[in-house]
Amino acid sequence: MTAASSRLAILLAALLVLPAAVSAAGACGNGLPLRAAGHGYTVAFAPQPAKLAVGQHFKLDVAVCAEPGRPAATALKVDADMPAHRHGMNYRASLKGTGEQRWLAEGLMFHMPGRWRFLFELATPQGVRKLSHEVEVE
Ligand SMILES: [Cu+2]
Repeated sequence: MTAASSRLAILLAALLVLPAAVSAAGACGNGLPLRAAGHGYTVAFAPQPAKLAVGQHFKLDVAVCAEPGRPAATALKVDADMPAHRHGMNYRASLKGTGEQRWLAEGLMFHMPGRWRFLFELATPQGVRKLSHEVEVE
């Protein structure tokens, strides 16, 4: 292989690898502002409406991204609790698939002010993976 052709091979390899790496990290969910990450997965999500308010039902637009080499999640559960108070929500979220690795969770409500924790349970071919993200709700 000549130097020029090996440089070309490296460049092509970089072009092939880059989009997967970007979609797993920064571009996951394409603009969804909140993140829960770990175990090789990123959950990007956005509440609807965007501002969380005590005592108001909201939805979550959720995208799940796997790092390169990890299998795609096959199912998602969304829940929330208040770790300091050891209780969950008074409502159970329902989920519907809205696209490739994309879900809409409906019927969530934070019934009191304080620190809440979003809980995401990903079913993957390698087992269940749990991710969380905490928010302060006033
Ligand atoms: Cu509480």
